[in-house]
Amino acid sequence: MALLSPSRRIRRTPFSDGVEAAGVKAYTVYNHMLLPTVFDSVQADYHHLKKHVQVWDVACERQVELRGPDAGRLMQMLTPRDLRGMLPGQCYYVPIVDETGGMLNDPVAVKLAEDRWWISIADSDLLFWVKGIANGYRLDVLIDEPDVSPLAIQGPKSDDLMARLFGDEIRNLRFFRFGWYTFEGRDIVIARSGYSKQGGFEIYVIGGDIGMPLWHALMEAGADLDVRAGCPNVIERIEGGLLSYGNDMTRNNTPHECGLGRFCNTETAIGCIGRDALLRVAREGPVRQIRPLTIDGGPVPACEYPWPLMAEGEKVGQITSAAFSPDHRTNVAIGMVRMTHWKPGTRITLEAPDGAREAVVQPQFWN
Ligand code: THG
Repeated sequence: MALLSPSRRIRRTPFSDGVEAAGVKAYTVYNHMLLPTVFDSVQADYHHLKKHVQVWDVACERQVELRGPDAGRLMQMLTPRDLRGMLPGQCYYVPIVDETGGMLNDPVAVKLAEDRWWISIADSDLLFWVKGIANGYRLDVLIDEPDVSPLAIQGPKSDDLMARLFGDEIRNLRFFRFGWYTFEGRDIVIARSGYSKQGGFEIYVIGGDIGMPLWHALMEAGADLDVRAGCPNVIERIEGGLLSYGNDMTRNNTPHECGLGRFCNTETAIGCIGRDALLRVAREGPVRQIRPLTIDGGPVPACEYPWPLMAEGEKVGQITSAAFSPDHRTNVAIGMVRMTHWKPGTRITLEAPDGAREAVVQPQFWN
C-alpha cells in the first residue's frame, strides 16, 4: 500500500515520537489524527496483548468538553441513555443519535462534575453536532476540544504496571470509574476502561507536554513485565464484540440494530434528541442486527468494504469486520444480519473479495 503524506490535517499526537521509536508499522487515521494499527504483526501484537501489558497511543479518542450550567442538560439531550443516576467519577458508554435515531457516535461519557463533562469520541466530527445543538437551543455551555489525550494501558499485567507508578490503591479502581492522580506534579485522570477485553486503564493526559515523559516512565517501570507499545487489535476487538463506528455501524443504523439497546432508556431519557424515533424502534424491534459470525476457509483478507451476505440471490446482510483468530483457529467477524437469517447456526453465503465462502451466525462473541 502507498504511504500517507503527512500534513496538518493528519494530526500527530503527544505520543507519536514514542510510537515511531517503538517501530510502528502501520497507521490509520481517526478523528483526523494518527492511530497506530500494527507494531510487530497483527497476530504477534494480539498474543502479546493477551499475555502481557501494552501502552496504546489512543490520543485520537478526542474529548468534546462541555462546561457550564447547561452541560448536564446538553449531555442528556445528546444520548438516549438515562444519565440521572450518573455521578462524578463515573464513565458511561453512550450511544449518540440524530433526530431519526441514526447513530452519530458511540463515545464514552466522562462526568468530571455536574457542570463539566468529557465526551471521548469515536471517529466522527461530533463537535459540530454538539455545537449546533447548544447554539440552536441557546444553552449556557462552552464546548471545545481540550488538549487531552488518552493513553491506554491494556493487558493482564496492567494493574501491576499501573501500581508501580500510581500506587497500589489503583488496583481498587472499579470498571468505568475514574480518579484524579498526579504525574510529575500535573493532574491526570485515570479510568478503568479501554478498547480491549484484556483489562486495563485509560490515562487522560492533560497537556501534550507530559505525553512523552509519561510514555517513558511507563516503559521503564514495566521493562520486566515485557511492556510494549501496542494499539487496538482488530482480532481481539472482534473476539470481544467491540464495535467500530464507521465500520460496523453508521448513521444508517439505530442503536438497537447495533445491539446497543441496553444503553437506551428511551422512556426515561426525557429531552433526548431522537427519542420519538427510538420509542418506535424500541417498541417494534430491529429487523436487522449486529451478529458475531465465523467465516469458513483460510485466513480472510482485511475487510476494507462491507462484504455482502447472500441467500437465494438476495442480500441478507453484510460483514464489516473480519480477521483470522489464532486462538479460535477460524475467521471471526462482525456483521449486520437480517432477522430472517440471524438465528445462531444459520449458514449464509459470503461474497468475500477472494470468492464465495460460508459464514455461520454465532450465539455470542468470544469472551
Ligand atoms: N475509550 C475511550 N474513548 C473511546 C473508546 C474507548 N472513544 C472511541 C471508542 N473507544 C468508542 N467506542 C467504544 C466501544 C466500546 C467501549 C468503549 C468505547 C467499551 N465497551 C465495553 C463492552 O462493550 O464490553 C463496556 C461497555 C459497558 O458495559 O459500559 O468499553 O475505548 N475513552
